[in-house]
Amino acid sequence: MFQKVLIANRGEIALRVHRACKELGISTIAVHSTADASAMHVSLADESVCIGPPAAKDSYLNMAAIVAAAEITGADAIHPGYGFLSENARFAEILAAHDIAFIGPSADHIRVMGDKIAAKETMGNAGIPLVPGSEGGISDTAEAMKVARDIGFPVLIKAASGGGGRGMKLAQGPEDLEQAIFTAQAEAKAAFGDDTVYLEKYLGQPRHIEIQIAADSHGNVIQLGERDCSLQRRNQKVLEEALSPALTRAQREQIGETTRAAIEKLGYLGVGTIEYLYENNEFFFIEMNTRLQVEHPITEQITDVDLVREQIRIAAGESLAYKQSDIKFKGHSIECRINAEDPVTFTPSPGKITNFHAAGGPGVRFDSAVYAGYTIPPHYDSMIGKLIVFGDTRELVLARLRRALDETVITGINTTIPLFQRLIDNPDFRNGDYNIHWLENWLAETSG
Ligand code: MV4
Repeated sequence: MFQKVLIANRGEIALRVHRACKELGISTIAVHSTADASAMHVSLADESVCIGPPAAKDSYLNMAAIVAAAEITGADAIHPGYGFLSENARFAEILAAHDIAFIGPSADHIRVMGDKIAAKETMGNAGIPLVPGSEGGISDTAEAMKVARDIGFPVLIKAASGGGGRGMKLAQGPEDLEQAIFTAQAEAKAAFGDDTVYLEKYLGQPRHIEIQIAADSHGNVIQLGERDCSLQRRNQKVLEEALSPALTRAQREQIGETTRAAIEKLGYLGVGTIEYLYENNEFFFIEMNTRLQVEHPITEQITDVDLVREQIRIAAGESLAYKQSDIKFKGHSIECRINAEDPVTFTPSPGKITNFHAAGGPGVRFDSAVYAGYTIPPHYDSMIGKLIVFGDTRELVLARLRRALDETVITGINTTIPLFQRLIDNPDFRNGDYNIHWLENWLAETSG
């Protein structure tokens, strides 16, 4: 097992990784920007290194500074958290060259899944169901038109280097196709320096359902069920739940085993998430995330598996502590992402937290790195905490969520807590009757 792990991140995920390290007897090194000198992840770690000025590109994305910090402190491994360098194949390669373990998958798997066309081809070959569309990139309009007519309009044009919803263009009918391809190519070139685009059938009302997997270096692969992440705004998840209220046990077992078998075939290492769109009782792969995700705690709550602990153990060459038959889903869990934002306009609200009290009690977990007197810097993501609630039934979880939201105190800044207090009374939400467009429609209807 590693003796020293450098945590190349900030905020609640840096704390989450620190906690897993401590429980494994590992000593931790925090890195921080000058803006984060008084951040909780720095005070909690055994050692800390300042790696640069506030801008992420000069600090948390500064590979040379982070590798130097690892060398100086004698770290055996680096945990990248999520975001920042967590899906950077070059970073994984640089660490390998410095004999520092990357707590994550191989650089090759990161690279394949970063190219959305290669990801589809790889996953299709491994037996995962794909969204119907072009085989590979599309270069000429005539060829694209043939594919589009074959699968039927509407179709989406997506950037191969995109992902997370950036650089998609919709063509409702044949008359839109040429323009959609042209615009998508231009935007992809400007955003990613790569104008490769591909075509997919457009699914109108899907849910976003993702499956958590973990794979060790001894050929063992487990799947830990799904998370329903359909409640989102502008490609940012707002609330996630596990398991999905939309699936039957048989559907869950089937997509779970299909996913597990495919990951085994790939020879993947580490934790990962396979994202599907789910519509009319069918699953369609869209992307694979090769990192630990923000919403991993809801899976932890319903499976009793510590995903970060397993992730570190896997990177250290140990075997998964669980076989598939050990994984039993128990109860329900919901996570609310609490952002330092206006709950109606979503304008960021950095500044000083004057009073703070985390909710607690039965079935409540609050993952955060803020405290009373802490000043949220304006340079980073606005997510300041995750309220994670669990219980035997979804109904109990909704009741707990309401009382936990009412119990939470965060003063001095705006937060999205009132949004969740409003959402929890909505009958569609209470019934689990929603898709990827539902939240934005509800916000548009109710914010005027
Ligand atoms: C789609 C789609 C409909 N049809 N692909 C957006 C994020 C990116 N990861 C994939 N996205 C979508 N791909 C087909 N063929 C609709 C979306 C989409 C979406 C997906 C998941 C969660 C939220 C979303 C919001 C808008 C659009």
